[in-house]
Amino acid sequence: MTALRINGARLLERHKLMAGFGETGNGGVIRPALSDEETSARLALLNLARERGFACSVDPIGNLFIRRKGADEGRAPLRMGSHLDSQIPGGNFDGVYGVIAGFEVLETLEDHKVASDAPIEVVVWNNEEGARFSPTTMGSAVHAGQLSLDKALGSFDQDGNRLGDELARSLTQLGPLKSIELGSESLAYVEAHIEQGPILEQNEIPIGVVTGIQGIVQFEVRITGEEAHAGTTPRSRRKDAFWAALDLTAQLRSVTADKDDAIRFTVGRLTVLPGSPNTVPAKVAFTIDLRHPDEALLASVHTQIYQAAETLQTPCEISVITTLNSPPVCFAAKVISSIERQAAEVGLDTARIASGATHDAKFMAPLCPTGMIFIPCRDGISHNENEWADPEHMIAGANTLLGVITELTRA
Ligand code: HGY
Ligand code: MN
Ligand code: MN
Ligand code: MN
Repeated sequence: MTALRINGARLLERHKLMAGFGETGNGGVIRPALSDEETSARLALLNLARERGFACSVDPIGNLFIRRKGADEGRAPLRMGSHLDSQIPGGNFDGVYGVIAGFEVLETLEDHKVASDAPIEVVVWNNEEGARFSPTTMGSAVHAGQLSLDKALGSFDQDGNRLGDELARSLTQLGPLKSIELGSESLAYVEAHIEQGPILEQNEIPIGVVTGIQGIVQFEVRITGEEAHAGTTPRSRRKDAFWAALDLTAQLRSVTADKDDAIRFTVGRLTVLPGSPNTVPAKVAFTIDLRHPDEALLASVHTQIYQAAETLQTPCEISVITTLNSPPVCFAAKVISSIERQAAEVGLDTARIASGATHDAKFMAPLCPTGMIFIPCRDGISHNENEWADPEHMIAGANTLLGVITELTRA
């Protein structure tokens, strides 16, 4: 019997289709969670699914589940997936590759009438990027019970739109969807994704077998001072929230400067209010994204951030809120070995690699046997419109995913 392979031309056609939703004209996309652009991408995928007779469901936080039925519909589904939302702007591969690779696996199984005992699903997680609504990996965190549904629905974007309202609006445009409960069980979960780093490309390895994901903590810092006239207020009388933010971030930058450059410390967003050139800033808000593979070190830097905020010499008030606190995870040995075996079946070299980026698979790891398949991306660029992956690698990753899913359904 010839080995089963995906339809590469169809995969690339789907990729082109998705790239049209929110395209910027500079090679990337702007497709924030629950925006019209992402909703159109979700609808396009759901319509393809409906044409194939796959069942389409949604959970209370807006995660989509596209199911190819199994012989025993009472069993927990074997799941693949990723996300369709992008950074602002973002590239054409982060997230979307894993969704279309998973969908292609479903279509290939359907084309070849491959029977499976358990159902097989592709999950489109809501708001993985966290670029519009914080925190990142929101949909999978709520699915896993690591973030409260109410808190997530009650989050706001920078324009004051509430996630719950945006979700309700988006769902009205997606056609008929079955509602399923939060936290439904999975038999296993496998996610295909670009590496978002340079290691695989530098070593000319087409398939990365992901061993785990480093820990991540995200914070929102709010500093409150007092508006004052820029011309008449001496420094000694100012409660200037901007300088407090600069002093605090400068202190944190030195606290997180480690000798092996392994601590990832990012201030990605900073807003200054009232934002007038001649009024002393009264309110500054900024985000912190902190990552490291060692849980204890991450926890100690987490504490140091709070201590620095508490002890900063400033007349302003400072509040620090942890919006995401997710320790490192290791993936399941059985999924890791299946990826290595199946890649070898397809004649592909592999290397084991830890993920610097976070993914929805992070929240699946404690729930069921979980793993990830990486493909290289050019110069390791991601969260950037120049993100790019070789079509050959896209096909190789999807064939490996097909092999792993076929193997795990037999397990
Ligand atoms: O932030 C991340 O690591 C993911 O790409 N959203
Ligand atoms: Mn991603
Ligand atoms: Mn991303
Ligand atoms: Mn004036």
